[in-house]
Amino acid sequence: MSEDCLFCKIVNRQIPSEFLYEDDDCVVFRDINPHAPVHILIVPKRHIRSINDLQDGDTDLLGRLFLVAKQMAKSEGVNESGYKLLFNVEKGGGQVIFHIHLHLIGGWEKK
Ligand code: DGP
Repeated sequence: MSEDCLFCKIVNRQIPSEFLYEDDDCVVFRDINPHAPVHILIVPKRHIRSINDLQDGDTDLLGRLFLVAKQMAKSEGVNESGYKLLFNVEKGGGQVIFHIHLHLIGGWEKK
């Protein structure tokens, strides 16, 4: 846990937030500023600043985040219509919360 990390506080329930999913490794909650009808964040419980800080030993954790994303896409009803998965990396990549999180974005109307 990092003392001044907002997502660590959410993970540790110091800031109340509704979790759509939780397991030993990660939690999932809705983005406060959604960019699409479905915009959720898959967040590891362990504090890792950004993709740049991943280690070889984090392979399983990263795989887990993607499998949870797949599961959430189904439960949010966007698995068949399609969706985006995105990591913003550091300031230049648009990251504003420096605790790794995978964005799942979708639910646009099909044309
Ligand atoms: P990024 O730019 O990749 O660091 O995305 C951070 C996202 O986190 C951004 O889309 C808004 C969201 N966010 C920021 N603060 C909160 C919060 O307190 N609660 C929730 N649910 N989402 C937050």
